[in-house]
Amino acid sequence: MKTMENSSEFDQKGYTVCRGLISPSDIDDLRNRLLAYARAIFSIQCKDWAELNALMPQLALKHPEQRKFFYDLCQLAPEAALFPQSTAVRKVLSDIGIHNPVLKNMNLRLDVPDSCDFFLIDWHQDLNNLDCERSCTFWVPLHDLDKNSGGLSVLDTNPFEERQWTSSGADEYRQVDISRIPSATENQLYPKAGDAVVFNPYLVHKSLKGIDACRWTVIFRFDCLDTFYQVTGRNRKSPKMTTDDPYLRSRGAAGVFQGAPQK
Ligand SMILES: O=C(O)CCC(=O)C(=O)O
Repeated sequence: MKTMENSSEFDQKGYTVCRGLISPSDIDDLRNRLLAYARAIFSIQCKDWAELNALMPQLALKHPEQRKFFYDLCQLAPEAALFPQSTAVRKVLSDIGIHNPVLKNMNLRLDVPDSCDFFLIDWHQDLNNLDCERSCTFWVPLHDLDKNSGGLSVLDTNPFEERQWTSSGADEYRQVDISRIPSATENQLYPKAGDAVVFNPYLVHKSLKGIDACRWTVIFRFDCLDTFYQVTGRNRKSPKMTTDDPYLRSRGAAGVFQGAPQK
């Protein structure tokens, strides 16, 4: 099991890919559960995961009601709920500096070609966490991804730019115009089953559309319990980027991105 070999990469780039974070047997257990749900809901004799994937686009289009029910049921798969609790995930969280993690949400996402249950998300940041410095997302494919299934695109950029860009006010899932980030380079990620793209809320990222294959992912996000206690209830803090941001402060004014939009 490999975990945060790349924790400095996480610090520098805002994301890292943890290879094999979720074990093949845990992935198999979840896929078997999803297969059982699909057999029951669509009333099909489907021998294995590969056959389900071959059938799914057609099933999804022909049976929208069952498809919706299937997606909803997938969210309840007990095997998916085990992922965030694994020792490997805990280790990563601790390497990042999240010692008291709170699981914020989790969803199983299934992108089927030509179906619209999930929408492709354009360039954005996930600035809806309580504490952007100590929160993160794990994005875990359930099978090896490629151009046919689609993947996840991330922006390899100078984190100063990424963080400073949002200083005019950061709403959740705010769309980012990457042409305004001078050093932006797109990095298209096609991780394998059980790998995890682990990223902080500042990372600019987007869905990478596939061609004709399904894409199955489990996505879970953590906040930090210490922050959670400070900002519960009506006083929920919205994570505003200012020059008081601890990340920028720790690196001094020289790091401030000059091209950031003015308020
Ligand atoms: O899975 C995707 O296509 C996009 C996921 C995403 O943007 C997110 O989890 O914040």
